[in-house]
Amino acid sequence: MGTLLSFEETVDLFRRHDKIFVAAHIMPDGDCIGSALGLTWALRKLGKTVAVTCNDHVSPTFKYLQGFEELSAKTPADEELLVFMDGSSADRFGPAYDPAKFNGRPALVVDHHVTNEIFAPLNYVDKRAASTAEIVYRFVRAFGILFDRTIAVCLLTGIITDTLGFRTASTTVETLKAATALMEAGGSIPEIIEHSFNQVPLASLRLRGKVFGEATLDGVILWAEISQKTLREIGVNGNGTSGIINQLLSVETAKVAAVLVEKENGKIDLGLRSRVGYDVSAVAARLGGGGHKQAAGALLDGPLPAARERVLAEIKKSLAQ
Ligand SMILES: [Mn+2]
Repeated sequence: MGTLLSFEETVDLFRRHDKIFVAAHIMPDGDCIGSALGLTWALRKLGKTVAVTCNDHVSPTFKYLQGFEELSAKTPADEELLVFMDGSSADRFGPAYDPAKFNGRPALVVDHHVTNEIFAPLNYVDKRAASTAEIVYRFVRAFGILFDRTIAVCLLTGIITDTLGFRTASTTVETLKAATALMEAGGSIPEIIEHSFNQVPLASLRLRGKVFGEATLDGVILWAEISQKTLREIGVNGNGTSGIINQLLSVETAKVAAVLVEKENGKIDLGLRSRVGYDVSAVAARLGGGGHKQAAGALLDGPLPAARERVLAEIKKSLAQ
């Protein structure tokens, strides 16, 4: 277990180092990409040299973010401070997170997941923040620099995607205040919503049709699964499946939604969502994953039917408590 830093200590850590490595997590979402790039641009404004990376494929959805083309797979080189964004466990960063190569350099995780394991040597974790981007927004304010449009669009993307457009239970007055300031700095909520939620390929719509048609309501659990066969037939890669789970939970009698997606390597990518009053983070943690009370996930062994049985049993056990 690592050290928890205060806000001031974390800001000071950034100030004290000139060459900084910033990593987004694998299976990247708008929050890790937006907060990693937003932090990168803010640090550069402070005169720092920053290398930014994601050790996984980044969806072209995020092409509109300044610095998108810099997000190639990298491991730390001669940087003096290593920063890891929005990940609750070490395996979320691929080869970028390797304690054997820290060589005494400070390594900091910035995160907001309730299941964060405080695994890094240094950690700034605010579990009440609706997104990691909201935390970075506070860092940038403390740096005393002005928000420009580049930083604003990156951070607003993180805030909007993690709150599903200010609709999750994690959204607070602080979230809206940050969003307001970022909009004043040139970010546009409608433009980012258009990029993030309203630009899906037709194949993704076809996939939704099939998944929703086959979704099964088991008590208060609405679950669905997506096989490799289905993905191939419809012509969607793994990226076309995000968003499906949130729509499942819009069904009035559903309290918990689960989507199981079979990956090319046979592993099962589990997504969980729940209404307020039902906590899926513990379910995900027991299955080896993590996340938030209302949104969590895990990577399971296949095949699909066995994974589904495990997941439903864990959810039912948790509902019975
Ligand atoms: Mn996040």
